[in-house]
Amino acid sequence: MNLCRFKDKQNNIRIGLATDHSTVVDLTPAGITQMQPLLESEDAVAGLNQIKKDHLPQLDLSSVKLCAPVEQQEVWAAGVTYLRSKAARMEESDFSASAYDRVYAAERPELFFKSIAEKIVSPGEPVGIRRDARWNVPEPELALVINSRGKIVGHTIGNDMSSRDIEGENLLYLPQAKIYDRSCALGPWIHLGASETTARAWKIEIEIRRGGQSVFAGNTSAGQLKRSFDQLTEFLFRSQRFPHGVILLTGTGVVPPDGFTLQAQDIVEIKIDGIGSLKNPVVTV
Ligand code: DO4
Ligand code: MG
Repeated sequence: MNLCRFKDKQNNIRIGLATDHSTVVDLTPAGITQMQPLLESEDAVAGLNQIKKDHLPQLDLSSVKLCAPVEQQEVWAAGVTYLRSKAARMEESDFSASAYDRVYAAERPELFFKSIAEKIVSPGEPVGIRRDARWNVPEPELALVINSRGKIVGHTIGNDMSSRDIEGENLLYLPQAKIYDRSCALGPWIHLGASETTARAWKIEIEIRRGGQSVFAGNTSAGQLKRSFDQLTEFLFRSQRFPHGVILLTGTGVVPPDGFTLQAQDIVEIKIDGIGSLKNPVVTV
């Protein structure tokens, strides 16, 4: 079941269910004007199943403007959770290479703040590359949607845009490599109710197109993620409250080759089985 936010013709945000990948049922007339109460409820899927949908407006998915599926949640990210990510960071950095090796093996994961909700980029909107960076990449990541009680209630797709030259120069520059305008996209919706076992079988794919041609494509499986979702969530909630819930990107397992950098006007598309596709053009910010 896919819970989405979309804009109506008057630019008001509405909540919907993308019942298949071509129709959206508008839940707003059923009194659902926010996702949060559903995400906080004991069983969002059961609650949504009880709503009679016959009389609710059905819209063509292609006719609605989807918005990032985030309301007031903070967005955080885990890092170095896949072997591929560890290897890439060790290659890009000089004196801090051992930090990546250590964190991959350590019990405590790397967790970092990524964005406030209002800065998250929606499907179809541009993601950014920094104008002071020369080596920029997208990071295709499975994102966990976690409620205020620390329960994982859904999954979405995240793009953790990153500047590898800034990150590689010095670990202390990580916030500048990771947190800037348009550096995080989420969408197209929240897939509710999948178990960790189901989600770990999903393939994560990325393709970057430039001038109509594919310039990079790669994939991994969420099953390659070294840590359990519960372990990541448990560390995130240590000595920390998320009154509105939180979204946690779980790290990347696909890194383009070292000679590759994004350019303005590239198109980045990330697909995850069981969720859908998140597509964004690139701009310089
Ligand atoms: O430590 C740097 C960031 C790692 C990251 O974002 C990832 O592995 O996805
Ligand atoms: Mg990442």
